[in-house]
Amino acid sequence: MYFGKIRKPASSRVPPNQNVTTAFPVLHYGNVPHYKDMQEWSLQIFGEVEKELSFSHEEVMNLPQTQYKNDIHCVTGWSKLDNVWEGVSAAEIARQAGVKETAQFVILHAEEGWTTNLPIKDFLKSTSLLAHTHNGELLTPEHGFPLRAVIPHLYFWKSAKWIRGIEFSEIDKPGFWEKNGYHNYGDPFREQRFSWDD
Ligand SMILES: Nc1nc2c(c(=O)[nH]1)N[C@H]1C(S)=C(S)[C@@H](COP(=O)(O)O)O[C@H]1N2
Ligand SMILES: [Mo]
Repeated sequence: MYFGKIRKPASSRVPPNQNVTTAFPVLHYGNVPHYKDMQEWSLQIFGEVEKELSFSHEEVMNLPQTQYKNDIHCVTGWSKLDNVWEGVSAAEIARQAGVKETAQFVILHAEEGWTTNLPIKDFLKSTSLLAHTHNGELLTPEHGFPLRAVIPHLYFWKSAKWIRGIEFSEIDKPGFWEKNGYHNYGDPFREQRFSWDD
């Protein structure tokens, strides 16, 4: 029997071999953090920047806010269309820290040491966001409260939940899934699921 790679062709909007769902599945490795007091939380911006920054929860919520709608695509095969996210644009954070020309990659650090990596160009895209709200509701703990990355043009594992640090780096540093067999870049329209995909 032949199991070809293409089982379900892409449309202009849904990448190949993805199924659209209206549910919002919860997917992660490790534990969901619960904060008693938001003083326990901070967001650190560090690495190849002019000025390392540390934001409290209140400071993040007071940064300039943006809102936009996008589609998300999980490597396990579900896509969810028309998500409305609110938060702070990734480029605004980078601007405030003053990213050096030496920065080529961004490493997103989440709770429990979980990380994911992406080229700086992808992080700085106008669609890359640090979100606190999804479809008008504050993120639930399972979906990343108080703040998660949303990098909609890459598979959703790049969208770190419970983000605590943004590192600008000269060198690439494969993260949790990237070290465990997933593709280093993860373009859903090119079906870059696993390390051996082109
Ligand atoms: N910190 C952290 N972020 C994470 C993950 C994780 O394991 N830890 N899993 C990723 C994966 S594989 C997916 S598909 C999405 C799922 O987000 P959701 O649970 O809000 O649907 O979160 C991503 N962000
Ligand atoms: Mo995923």
